Amino acid sequence: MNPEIKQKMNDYIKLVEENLDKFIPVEYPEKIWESMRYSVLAGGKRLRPILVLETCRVLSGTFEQAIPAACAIEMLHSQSLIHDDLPCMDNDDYRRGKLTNHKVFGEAIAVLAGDALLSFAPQVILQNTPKTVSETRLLRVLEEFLINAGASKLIGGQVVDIESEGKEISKETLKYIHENKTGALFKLAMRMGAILAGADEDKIKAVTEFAEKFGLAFQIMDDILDVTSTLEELGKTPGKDEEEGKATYVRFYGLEESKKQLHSLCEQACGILEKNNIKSDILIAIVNSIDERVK
Ligand code: GRG
Repeated sequence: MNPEIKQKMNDYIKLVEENLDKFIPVEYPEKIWESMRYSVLAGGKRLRPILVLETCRVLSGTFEQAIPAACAIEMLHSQSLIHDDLPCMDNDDYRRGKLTNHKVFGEAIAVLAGDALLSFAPQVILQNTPKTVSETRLLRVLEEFLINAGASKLIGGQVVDIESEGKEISKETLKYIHENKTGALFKLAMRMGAILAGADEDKIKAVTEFAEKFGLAFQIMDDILDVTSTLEELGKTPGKDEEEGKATYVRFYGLEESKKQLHSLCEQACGILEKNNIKSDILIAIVNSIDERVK
């Protein structure tokens, strides 16, 4: 990534982290807020909030309009990671290079921290989005947020993923898992950014298509890195997909074909931006970075 874009990404990360810190208080009962803060402020690439902010900016919105939604999606993402790491799900000890939430706060608080983040995140959008965003747009953002967090999207993807462990599954099932477990949040991020900016339906459709390609490419990258990386590089335990018989692209298509598909999806994603005259060096750099990471 060139230094200028790297700097822009770091500026975005700083903006997101300052606001996450501001939005999540520590108040009575302190244990739950501390547990929520532990996972949300644990680092991470902050990709989903960057996508909200950059999509809003490139479609003529402001950061002020997008910050609450950007922070809310990171809270939702963190919730899914806290719960996914629990012993009853993926049973992980490390996340983002730190001990997982339940290892530090215990299982009961970790479950509750995830629950609390899930209901706190839409409150953050509702209470902090500025009045320059009409109530109609705000309601649409909230509706999309709640749908994507729920049983037909994020949770649906997780359920089918769990049910598929150790089984032979079809390509359609693999697609369903990836589209919902991973893709839903990337799509949500970009659609919220576009809606908050007041973009027209054509542009909302374009960023949706971009996010679909990108989301799938991102999950293929995650599947590939699980077999090719170390704990230090990943910040979480590698090799778990194989160990648990997870439905992954690598298992289905093999390493080389997975890399090819990832590359093709990245090219398609960049093509969608060009065709729709969406000029964002940040979006292109993010796409290229996942393509580069598996080379
Ligand atoms: C609803 C419990 C529940 C789970 C939903 C998110 C999820 C499904 C499971 C978490 C594990 C997993 C492999 C999810 C796929 C998406 C993914 C690769 C998440 C990691 O995202 P990154 O790499 O993480 O952006 P950072 O830490 O950088 O934010």
